[in-house]
Amino acid sequence: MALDNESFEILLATIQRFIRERLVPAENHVEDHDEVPEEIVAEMKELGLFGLSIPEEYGGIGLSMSQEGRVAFELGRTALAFRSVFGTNVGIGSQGILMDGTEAQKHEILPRVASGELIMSFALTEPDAGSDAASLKTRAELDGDHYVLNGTKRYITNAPRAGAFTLMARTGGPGASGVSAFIVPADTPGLRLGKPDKKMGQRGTKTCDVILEDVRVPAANIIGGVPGQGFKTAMKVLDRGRLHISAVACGTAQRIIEESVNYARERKQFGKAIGEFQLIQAMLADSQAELLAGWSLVQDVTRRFDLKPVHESDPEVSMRASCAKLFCTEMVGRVADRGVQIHGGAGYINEYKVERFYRDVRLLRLYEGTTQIQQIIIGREMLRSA
Ligand code: COS
Repeated sequence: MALDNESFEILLATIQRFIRERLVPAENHVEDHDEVPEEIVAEMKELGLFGLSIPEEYGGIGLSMSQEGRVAFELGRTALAFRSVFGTNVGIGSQGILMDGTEAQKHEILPRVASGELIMSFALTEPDAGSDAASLKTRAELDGDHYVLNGTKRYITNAPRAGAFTLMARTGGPGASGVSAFIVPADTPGLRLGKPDKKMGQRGTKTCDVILEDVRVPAANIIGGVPGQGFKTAMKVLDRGRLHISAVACGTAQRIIEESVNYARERKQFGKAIGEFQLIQAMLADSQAELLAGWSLVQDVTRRFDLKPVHESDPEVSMRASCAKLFCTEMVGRVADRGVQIHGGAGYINEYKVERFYRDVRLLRLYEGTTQIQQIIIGREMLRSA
């Protein structure tokens, strides 16, 4: 699956202009009001951003992973809250259905996801199951042709906006093989949301708990119709998501470098622009070299990802996706730290953009698998395949 090159380049140019002319000027609004303006959300729908990764036969734009990576890079160049509005529709919220869903599920759900009419959110994490996702406790008990769900999901991105969840619950015994992935409409009786989480950064993004008390969901809502496959679905979704996040990290690094270069050219100390000092140049150079290394890695792994069928998992590609997530999210952390350092005291002040990006990118090393989880996936695969 891919968009033809010519159409893709036109789309990319349109998205770049949208970011430059609409999103960057709205960054202060998002920071001050902790929300993305509704008119911008409407424009995102018109541009097709909610359906970037959904095939054309289901109403989306049908980008390949390498094309999606290039779009994600651009989206990383502005406040990350903008991407988050449609990020779960493009990625973790919808891809499980695309990879493992039945044809009926795909036809029913994906066109509404692609148009932005339906916001999908991904509910895996729980109060006692974060990195150890296979230990999740949310129960799904069979009762006739329905399952009854009880449990709590935590830090669920876009839950306050969601019309439905891809939600992992335990239909069987302990461990990964007892987990199933359900499509759970947000308006099902017994499902309620916790209070909004107050976060370190990424103002304008919405996360909260999802609490399930005797939530009845048709058995037909199990993704793919077969219980016990949900953990694998979640892992495949995360492999893809990790590549998307890696590309976002590179885009944000690019923006921080631009902000830092501009500041270094304007700010004068000791009688000249600070950019003329080699100690400042050294910080810029390290950031530039690390960004180019990370972005080359992302482009390589997304290309490899595109060579396999969308629903299949290849341990070698998963390992490389984890390498990209590990390297790029740690890289942007260092770039953001140097960005603040180059700005001096101004880098600690909220009106300068690097202060916000410094806080925003901290999350990238945590969600969709911490750096330490990526290390485990990489190390295990190295030993397994040797
Ligand atoms: N694709 C497909 N299947 C996968 C897979 C992948 N990338 N990774 C694992 N699996 C399969 C395994 O092959 C195994 O199947 P079999 O039992 O048939 O052999 C099953 O899933 C269980 O895998 P494993 O034994 O590796 O599970 P673990 O409990 O050891 O957990 C980690 C593996 C730690 C990698 C996993 O729990 C993880 O990624 N944790 C982080 C969760 C996360 O990212 N959370 C973020 C929340 S969403 S923002």
